[in-house]
Amino acid sequence: MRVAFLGLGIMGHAMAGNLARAGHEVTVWNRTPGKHVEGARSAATPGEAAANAEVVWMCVSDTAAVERVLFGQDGVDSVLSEGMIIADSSTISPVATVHFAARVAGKGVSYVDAPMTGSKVAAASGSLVFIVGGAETDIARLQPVFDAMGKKVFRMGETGKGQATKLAMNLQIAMIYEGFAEALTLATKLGVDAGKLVELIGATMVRSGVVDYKAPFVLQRDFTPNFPLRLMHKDILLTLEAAKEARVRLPGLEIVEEVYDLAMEEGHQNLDYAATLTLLEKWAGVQVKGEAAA
Ligand code: NA7
Repeated sequence: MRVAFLGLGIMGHAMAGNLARAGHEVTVWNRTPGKHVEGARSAATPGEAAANAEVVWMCVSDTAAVERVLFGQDGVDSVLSEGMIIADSSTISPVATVHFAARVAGKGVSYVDAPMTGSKVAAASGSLVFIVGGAETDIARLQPVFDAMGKKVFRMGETGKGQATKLAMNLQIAMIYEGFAEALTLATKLGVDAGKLVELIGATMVRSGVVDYKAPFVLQRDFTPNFPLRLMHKDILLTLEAAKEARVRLPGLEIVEEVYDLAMEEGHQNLDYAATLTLLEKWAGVQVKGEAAA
């Protein structure tokens, strides 16, 4: 398919590369010039990238960035034509998603929200899981594009439901990880080896995909960003905002947000969100170490 891919960050660069390798005709654009993708043409503006595309795929930071790419100067809006599909893999506000979809619907353009789960490792290996909202017919048309970048597509309902579900998923990731980090900190302070605790977790019902994935990085104190702390913080804020609008109370997540806020103040925004552990360590006066770190 002819795909315009907008946003070549940690996730987008890998996804666009997989699209080009799978034989799609890809044109890429990135706000900061100088980023290219092998096998893809580069465009100077989002509008230039999207001209003549069948699909416009976005993967940018936040709601404001999506709005700018779509409706800003030289944006996609000026070149939209009937039958095009806009797909958005950024994690943004579900309410804004529905508004954006309504704005382009008048031009006969469909809108599919397709945030994903799986961090940069899954993006690189083409094994992302897409959490999708949109019409079934549009999602079926996008199947070859999904196939090139991911291993599974879950349709959660109409446009906006992908983003709503993604927030519910990241709420769990943030809180499961925070539970793990607090347990590691306490156990270390009480003299328990972190590596042994991780081994025990793996053999019990406390085990989780989040802990399986994060434990090796944490034990090696490798906080290079798979999923940057600033983006998880953004998702937590989006989730709290969506909860407020829906009159749902999330007291646990409110506290976790405070930890992220302080971690941002400490300058950890570009580390992995696993680095929230370092705050707990600082408060406890310990450093988590495991034998697996050797
Ligand atoms: P990154 O690596 O932080 O990349 C963010 C991308 O978004 C990058 O290409 C940015 O361009 C672009 N961006 C940021 N702000 C804007 C604005 N205002 N206009 C246009 N483009 C912008 O994030 P990831 O790839 O890890 O994640 C992307 C999304 O997927 C995010 O929503 C996650 O939560 C999930 P830059 O290179 O900085 O010019």
